[in-house]
Amino acid sequence: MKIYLNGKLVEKKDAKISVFDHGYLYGDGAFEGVRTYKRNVFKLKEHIERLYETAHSMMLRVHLTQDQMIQAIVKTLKANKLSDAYIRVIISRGEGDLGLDPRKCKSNATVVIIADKIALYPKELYRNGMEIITVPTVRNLNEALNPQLKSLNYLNNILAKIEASTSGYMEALMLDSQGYVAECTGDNIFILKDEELLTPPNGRLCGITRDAVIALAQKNKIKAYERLMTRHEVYTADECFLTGTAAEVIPIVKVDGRVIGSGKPGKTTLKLIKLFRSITPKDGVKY
Ligand code: PXG
Repeated sequence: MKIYLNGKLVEKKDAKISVFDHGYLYGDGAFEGVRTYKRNVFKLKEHIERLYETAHSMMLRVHLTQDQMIQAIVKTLKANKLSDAYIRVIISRGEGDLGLDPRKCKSNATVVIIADKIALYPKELYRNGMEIITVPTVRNLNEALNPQLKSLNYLNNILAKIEASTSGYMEALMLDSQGYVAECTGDNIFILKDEELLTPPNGRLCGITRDAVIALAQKNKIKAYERLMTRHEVYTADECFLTGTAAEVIPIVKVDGRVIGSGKPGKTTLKLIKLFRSITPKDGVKY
């Protein structure tokens, strides 16, 4: 496996960074997860734009332009001869001293690109649906660490994931500090009620898969709205599913022990999965 590290493609065993990198010391950095389908990097421009927005917001200077970053990703994919892959792009603050101050990081940001495979959940869950649980850890406050920042600081989500897995579930439903539904640890949530799709506007990352699903729904005359959502609405929904680059679109059939709809993946969910699969090899940057 070849890893892109600061402009060079190196073997996995040689892909090493300094223990003084502030990405390692403090989680000071940004990342993106991107997928490719049949030599098409799905929504690559959108992912790169989001990555650079996170970097801009945290005053992390990236020495590559967005176009150069796209070229670096394509180069990494070609070097690894992958046609269907999961890509992780990581930009960390770089090497500094043992203090928080990012101005002490004199080197350029560290840029790493890994192209590999990922299967977040077992295949049968896409057919039969998954069961999730609400966890006590609430999603970061907008005012403390805005969920739009796709930073290397994922402890909020990891703590939620631990709470779910120690209870025997693969994914956690996270609420915001007001008790409204926010998102899962690495996925956005949708419900369908009376033929209308709903997804939260609060406490969540504005997912690229989420936006793609909303666009597909609207194109196919399914109404889709963003509005505050309670757990009661999730429990009493007709259908439920999660979206994310790693997860893609996965049906949810039980939440906190409550059966959702018929207890099987819903008709609209299955339709949206089919539509989503039809665009993934097309919509993006080919290589
Ligand atoms: N919410 C959060 C908190 C995420 O991290 C999504 C939603 C979905 O966004 P996209 O743009 O991918 O549709 C994400 C992104 C993992 C993993 O291993 C998942 C993400 C990132 C990194 C790792 O589960 N999801």
